Amino acid sequence: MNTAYVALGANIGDPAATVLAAFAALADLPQSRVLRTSSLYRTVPLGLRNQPDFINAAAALETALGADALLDALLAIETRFGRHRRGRNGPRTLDLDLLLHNDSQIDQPRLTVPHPRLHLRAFVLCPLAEIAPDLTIPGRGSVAAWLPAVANQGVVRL
Ligand code: A4P
Ligand code: MG
Repeated sequence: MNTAYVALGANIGDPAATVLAAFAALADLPQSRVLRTSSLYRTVPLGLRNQPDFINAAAALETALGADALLDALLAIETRFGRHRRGRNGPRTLDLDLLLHNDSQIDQPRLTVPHPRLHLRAFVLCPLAEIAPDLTIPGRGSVAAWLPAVANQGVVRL
């Protein structure tokens, strides 16, 4: 079995309801079990500013799926939720990112693990630290060590 961490984000429609429904979709993944889910966080958009606040969260999974199969499953859930792709960093119905898969370091065109920007973003680090306070990001160091640097990013735990 593998341990994987997934980031959830939404800022169109009813983003809180979307993220809760996405937790349920993760629980339905084949050969997988949700170990922990974080609180929901209201977060100021990073990147393109002129868009609604996001709801972000994180989940820990135990899964028999390898990283590639898990990414496929996450993209399929995004599609089911009617994800509108409006360009990079733009508004989205549901964004699911694979943050970590065991201690794998993967650098392929379609999949980079650990997620390359995870350690720079309060909207990822805060929910991740809530569900896995002692976690280490392969190649980057501990989640806890990166938190102070993002303390000013405008993240509110709901
Ligand atoms: N891909 C590669 N690695 C991964 C991975 N570890 N997990 C590829 C998921 N996907 C990965 O993704 C494009 C492609 O990335 C996928 O098809 C997959 O093959 P996408 O979700 O369409 O692109 P994106 O998410 O719009 O772009 P990008 O660069 O991933 O954006 P980010 O970095 O995810 O940022 N502000 C707040 N407050 N909250 C947010 O959630 N999100 C973003 C998006 C910007 N600002 C935000 C938030
Ligand atoms: Mg994404």
